[in-house]
Amino acid sequence: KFHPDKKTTLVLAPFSGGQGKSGVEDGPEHMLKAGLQKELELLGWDVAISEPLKDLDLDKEKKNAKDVFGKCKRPALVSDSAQKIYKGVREAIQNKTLPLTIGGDHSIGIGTLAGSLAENPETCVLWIDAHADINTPSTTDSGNLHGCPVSFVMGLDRAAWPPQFSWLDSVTTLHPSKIAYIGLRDVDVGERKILRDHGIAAFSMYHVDKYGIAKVVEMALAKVNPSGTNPVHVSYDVDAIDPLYTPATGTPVRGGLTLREGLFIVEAVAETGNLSALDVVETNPALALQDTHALDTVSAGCAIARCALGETLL
Ligand code: NNH
Ligand code: MN
Ligand code: MN
Ligand code: MN
Repeated sequence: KFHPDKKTTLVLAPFSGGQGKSGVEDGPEHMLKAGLQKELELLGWDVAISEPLKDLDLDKEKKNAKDVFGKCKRPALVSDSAQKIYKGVREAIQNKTLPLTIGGDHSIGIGTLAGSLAENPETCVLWIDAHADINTPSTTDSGNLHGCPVSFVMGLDRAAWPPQFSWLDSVTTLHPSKIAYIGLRDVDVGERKILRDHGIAAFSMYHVDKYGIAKVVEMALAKVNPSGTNPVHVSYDVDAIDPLYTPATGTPVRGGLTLREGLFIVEAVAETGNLSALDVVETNPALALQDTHALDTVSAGCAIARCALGETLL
């Protein structure tokens, strides 16, 4: 429905400033080397490439010790990069293409969701993750901004924001009724309260076991997109899937989705025809203890992208 002419833009987001481990910035390069562009072309998609962070000297910027605000680490770097990605995603949508953003850590979700919301305020979100990523600058323990993107896009705790994020004020905020989580199993205490206080639809692994993945996706979509007519942005952290399948990621949590459950989610969204944007984030090949760990994680990331773009809808 939303992309009948099958055009996508791969928005490359080689970024690691939202957390402390290096290597996650190499995710995009590994997915491209694994043949992602060709795979999508074989599915009939016209693929453009966008590199909004091309001029960023990440190694240099990460060393700037002054870039801290309260507990938040590297707010200037994260904000600046997110804004660049925001512009890249907006441009991809303006070009009538589906933005497929490859991370990089999940702080880039600030940019991708803001880009979707700026172009279409009706956008709703499925956040697929072991974590809720809804800490605010007040609730975060780690100070890592990849644990905070959802709260920024919702405009929560605005008074506590590092000043660099003020560009977000011009963008439509995400209403709490327009996001649903799937795969949660490691949610911080402060995040639990935020989820509860705002009545946010949160399907944890318990719900996946209880209802089965098909029913969970159906309930999640019914909650965020009751009319079935709005664009759906899927922000997919590969750590939602069990580390048996995606071990090369910064914060693996056991007891996750099987690879098939993980792919089913995007297949079901693809089937609705409402997919408007996809992020695939947190692949960190440097954390692999053996070659198969990196290969498995990268290939799962590519499979998420292919399935979201219709590979298995024969
Ligand atoms: N909740 C923790 C934090 O805020 C961990 C976040 N890590 C993630 N999120 N990988 O998806 O730091
Ligand atoms: Mn590197
Ligand atoms: Mn995440
Ligand atoms: Mn996560």
